[in-house]
Amino acid sequence: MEHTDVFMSRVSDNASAVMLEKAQTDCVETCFDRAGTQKNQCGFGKSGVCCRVCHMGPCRITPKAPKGVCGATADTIAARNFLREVAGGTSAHSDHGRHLVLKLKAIAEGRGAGYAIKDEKALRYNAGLYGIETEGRAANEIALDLADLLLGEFTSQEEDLKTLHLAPQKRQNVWEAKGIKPQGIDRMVVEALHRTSIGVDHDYKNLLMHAFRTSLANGWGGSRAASMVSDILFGTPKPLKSAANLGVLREDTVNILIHGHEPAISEILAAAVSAPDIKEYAKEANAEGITLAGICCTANEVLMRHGVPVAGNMLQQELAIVTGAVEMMVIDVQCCMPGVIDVSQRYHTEIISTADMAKTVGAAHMAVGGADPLSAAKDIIRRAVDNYKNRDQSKVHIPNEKETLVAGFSVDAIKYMLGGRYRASFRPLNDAIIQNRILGVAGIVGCTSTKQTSDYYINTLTEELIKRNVLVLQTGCAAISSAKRGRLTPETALRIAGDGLREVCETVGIPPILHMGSCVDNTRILEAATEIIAEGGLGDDLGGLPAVGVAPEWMSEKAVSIGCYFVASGVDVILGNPFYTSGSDNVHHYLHHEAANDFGACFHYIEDPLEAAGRIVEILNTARKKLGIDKKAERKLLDMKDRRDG
Ligand code: SF4
Ligand code: MSK
Repeated sequence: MEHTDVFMSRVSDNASAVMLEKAQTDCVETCFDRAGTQKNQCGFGKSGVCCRVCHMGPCRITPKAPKGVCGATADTIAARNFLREVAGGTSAHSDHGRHLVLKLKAIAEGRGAGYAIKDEKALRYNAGLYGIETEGRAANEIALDLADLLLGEFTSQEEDLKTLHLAPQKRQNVWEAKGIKPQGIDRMVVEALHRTSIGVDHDYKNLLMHAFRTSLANGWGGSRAASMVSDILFGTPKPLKSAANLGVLREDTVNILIHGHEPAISEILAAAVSAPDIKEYAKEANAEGITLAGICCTANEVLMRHGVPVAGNMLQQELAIVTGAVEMMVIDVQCCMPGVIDVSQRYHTEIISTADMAKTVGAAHMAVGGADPLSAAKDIIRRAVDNYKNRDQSKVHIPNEKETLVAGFSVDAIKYMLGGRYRASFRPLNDAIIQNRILGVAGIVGCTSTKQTSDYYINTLTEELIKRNVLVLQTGCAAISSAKRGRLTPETALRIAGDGLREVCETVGIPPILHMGSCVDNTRILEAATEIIAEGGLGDDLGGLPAVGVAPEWMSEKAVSIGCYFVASGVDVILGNPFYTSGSDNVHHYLHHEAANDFGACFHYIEDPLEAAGRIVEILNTARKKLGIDKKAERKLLDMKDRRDG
């Protein structure tokens, strides 16, 4: 039998390696095995020059066949494929946002069915951002106005998105000048599909401009609405402690995994699991309680607000089942592999799908909607408890690995940490950047992929950057990679951080790596950047900030859309995996070079994390120089304790 070391070439953490070895022993196939059977991937697909938008094709571009049947070139085809990816990613995140906005509207109209507004302060604050009158009005009235306004962001036909005005004015001017201010999110996606159908838009730059426009409808539209309304409905995250990795599962409890993206279902499950009748039900089944743990971004949602532990990220979804100790995996939307069904059938695990738009053959479907979602959630949990007796102890092996973490850094929470209750502000962070104690900020986000050793790039880069005094903001599966590595423990991370960053973090009381939420919450990073601009001293545009975005192990269309809205917002983006555009020199060149002329930022594909760290430092230093803050100023750091004490 292969030794665990062999598996360490696929994953970075011991728990995953041990589970891969167990999967092999148990004759269970996982995504890592299937990645092997899919090794010879289509070169046309990978270079972006396969077109199947009409049935005269599929057409594939080669030196001998440089045009499709209709005459489309590699440029047209690669740009069309790229735009379709952006449209797919925008749809996923924005539809997530739409579901939440519809829930807000239902609550406001008294149709909340078990859901309520949990954070009225966030409601009033966000409504105020859109000029909605809040003074002397009831929460439901405000919520209805906000919900209607946000629904208008999806349906607006001619008016630009209202959310765009939350960006610095100078950036809005760039979008105006380039003609990429998006109208309604739905319109942008429909137009993307129209433009990319046969015989419509053939100009690669025009297609790419619509890709950036569509991505802005995501980052400054649908995703922003999703984070905003999640906070209103379920509470704005605050720092809290929890744990990550497969060791959070327990041998003596019923183990339920929640997996996917949308928080509405997991929030109710999190509430149901601690209900006295459910606890009693578990006791009657001879279990020492119920362990609820998360996978992927559903994990991040309930971690950020309730401290629910994280079992793992994207590539651990099957490995969690391989422990043999999972009674149930509850899935909703996005990143839930159909492969979990086959794995579950080798053990006793039940897979329950909960979203009507996301069913999987082999999963039982139990929607958590209707008039009484709490009862529906309890039914699901009771079913998991009933399954506890079917656990085969001879198949159970839960790895010991679990690491403590601190998460919950919403923009509000960061502001409070920085400035205290009465003077919550980004001033101390701006000062630290200006004084060169902090070199700059890197948002390290996105998925993990079977194309790389899982978590390796993310963790290597993160550690290298904090060593070099770069404050790291994380979301999505990348944050879970750091958590599993024990790097979301402030103490551990501070031991690694460079002197300047450590000094600031210790004085202010923040860790050098801030977990800001799920992948839809990447907008929180832009929101933080906007706050930094508004605070003053670091220019007047997102484009000028010493800040970068990094998607080290990205794999989903959502990441393509996120990358585009970061670049269009003026933030350079480092990719650890390449786009499928190499078959068109023009498209590739535009995205990786020329975009900088239009937006002040572009994409950089860098395969090696240490090389990426070097390039990031260069980008940050260039920005610092332009801002005139490249020399170390000897100013005393403000006493943050005094600020916090007010
Ligand atoms: Fe081929 Fe043109 Fe049809 Fe694409 S649109 S499949 S390039 S004929
Ligand atoms: S879950 S989109 S693998 S971050 Fe958001 Fe993780 Fe990427 Fe899915």
